[in-house]
Amino acid sequence: MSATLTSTPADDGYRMPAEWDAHRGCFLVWPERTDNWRLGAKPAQGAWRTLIETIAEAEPVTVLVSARQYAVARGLLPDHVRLVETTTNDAWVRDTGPSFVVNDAGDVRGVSWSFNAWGGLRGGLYFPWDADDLVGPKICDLERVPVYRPDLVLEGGSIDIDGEGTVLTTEECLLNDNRNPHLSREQIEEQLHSHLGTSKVIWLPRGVFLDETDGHIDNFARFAAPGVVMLTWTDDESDPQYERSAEALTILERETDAAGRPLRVVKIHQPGPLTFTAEEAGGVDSVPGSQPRVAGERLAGSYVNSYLGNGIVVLPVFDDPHDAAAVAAYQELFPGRTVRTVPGREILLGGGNVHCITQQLPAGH
Ligand code: KQY
Repeated sequence: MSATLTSTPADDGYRMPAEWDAHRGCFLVWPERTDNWRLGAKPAQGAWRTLIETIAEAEPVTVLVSARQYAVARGLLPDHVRLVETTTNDAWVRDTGPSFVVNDAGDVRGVSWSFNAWGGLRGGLYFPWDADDLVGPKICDLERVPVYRPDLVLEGGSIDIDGEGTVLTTEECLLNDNRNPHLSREQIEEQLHSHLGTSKVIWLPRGVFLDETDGHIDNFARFAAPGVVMLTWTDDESDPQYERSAEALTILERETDAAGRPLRVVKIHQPGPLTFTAEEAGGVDSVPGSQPRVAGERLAGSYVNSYLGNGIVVLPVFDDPHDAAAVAAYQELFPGRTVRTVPGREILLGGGNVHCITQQLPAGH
């Protein structure tokens, strides 16, 4: 078993690298719960397969999969994708997996936050979540890296890092009283800095409208490079997203990062607005305690919910008129990478997208 560390990464000389740094691999969890993924999770599994095949062209991929689904996943996924039988509650490894940190010698360690399914018994999205709370330590065991287990409820999708001292997040999520009600903003900042090796937090008030994670930053605003932030946008002032994006833009335009640089903000127009069809909502099993899905309900669609792999960037597309502009923006933002697209709608129906279902392992030494 990996050693559980009682110090902090910052004390030990570790920091979280940016996602655009080199990776040793990528983790995903195979989707199967039928109260979140419609039609017995078959359409979602097709979307996972496409994404996994795309990422596996760039870096080694490991998929955690239940005993019940092992043979199914093995039959669908390429042989060079490693499968590891693991018990989980759902498939959101960005949030349940460890945030990896590195030191100057290239040693890698994991930070496994506490997980309460995005709000526990006060607005959380499912119960129980105990298996998901163990995904972080299990991945660290698998990789034989020591693990920190801070007493902080936090999901990986609620923070974004420039690798140079800055962390971007939302008040809607990190200050929500269904995460760490006993901690002040300053105490949460201290925890972030000591576990991520950062020195400045940029707080945005809210994330994407009706995002069931309570406004995860990875669906809303993310660093594309030091000093460059991509922001989910809409030009439609009557859309409830407009106020959220406009208030974030005002803050980002007057902020500087940890290195004192002003930020360049690149607006990426949201798809849609997208909503559940009756067929999609009706395909999800209705189970007490899980999220009801209703025809016409707004989906938290966004193009910034993407994955930066070795030499590639993978973004979701939605067969939407805004797809082309999003791809063009990514080509301008990531000139050294191949821009790849995957169908994002099935993942979005479950409540997130490409970034939420992936977790990178940094290359280290
Ligand atoms: O987007 C995410 N990071 C997680 C979404 C969870 C949705 C559960 N239905």
